[in-house]
Amino acid sequence: MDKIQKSNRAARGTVTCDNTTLHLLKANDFVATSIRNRMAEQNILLINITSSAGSGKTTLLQETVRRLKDRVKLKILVGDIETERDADRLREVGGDALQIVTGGICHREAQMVWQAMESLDLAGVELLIVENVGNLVCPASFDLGEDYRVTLIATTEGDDKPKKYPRMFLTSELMLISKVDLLPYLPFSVEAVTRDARDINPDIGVLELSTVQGTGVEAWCDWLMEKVAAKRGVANGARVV
Ligand SMILES: Nc1nc2c(ncn2[C@@H]2O[C@H](COP(=O)(O)OP(=O)(O)O)[C@@H](O)[C@H]2O)c(=O)[nH]1
Ligand SMILES: [Mg+2]
Repeated sequence: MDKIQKSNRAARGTVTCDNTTLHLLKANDFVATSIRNRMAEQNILLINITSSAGSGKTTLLQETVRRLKDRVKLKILVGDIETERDADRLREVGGDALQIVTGGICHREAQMVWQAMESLDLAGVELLIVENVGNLVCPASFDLGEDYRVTLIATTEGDDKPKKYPRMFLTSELMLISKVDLLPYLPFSVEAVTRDARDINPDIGVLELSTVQGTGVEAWCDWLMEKVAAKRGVANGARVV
């Protein structure tokens, strides 16, 4: 959380932005702080899931809903430029999902999350997951007030993405290497992508995932539940180290 704010600030310092862009990012950070405060008051863990389009975010979230819906009260905010399709897919498996159609905007902004929160009943919710619009560029700059950012990189995308889109990996807590079932058919090196991501962010966690085969899905759910438990601990006055 602090890391995202710091790195966003640092990155803004090195990028040539016009004043409009700077004002936009400043306004976004202001709303993101309000979201973070509200999530802290209500003890809700907020996760922001990012990736290129088609890396497997919704498929993973469908499986997450199937496995966790009886263990934790969770809601999902899905963002796409058009259509309600991802929210429908999540509802089909029993998920409580709200679609935000961004109408041409290539990322989610904190203001969109804030507005969506107004129409969500968050009573008792412990986990709110945002599926961001699919791309590794714009969503990297917009803090949504999340506790953790998680980025998927699919084996079908090529293993050169961390160095090309460093800010996304710098600001992520966890990198999920998705579609590892396709590794035998693709020139993709798990070792190389992990090394490049850790060059940028030495603290980034790495998990190999195949949602279709079930590889890594349990570990992903365990990661989520650990973070939920830590947030519950904070709510109950425990000190998290
Ligand atoms: N081979 C393989 N395909 C997957 C996996 N996860 C998702 N897909 C496929 O990848 C495509 C895009 O998935 P989707 O979840 O819609 O990606 P999103 O755009 O990131 O939400 C779909 O055709 C999925 O069936 C996986 O683990 N392995
Ligand atoms: Mg999707």
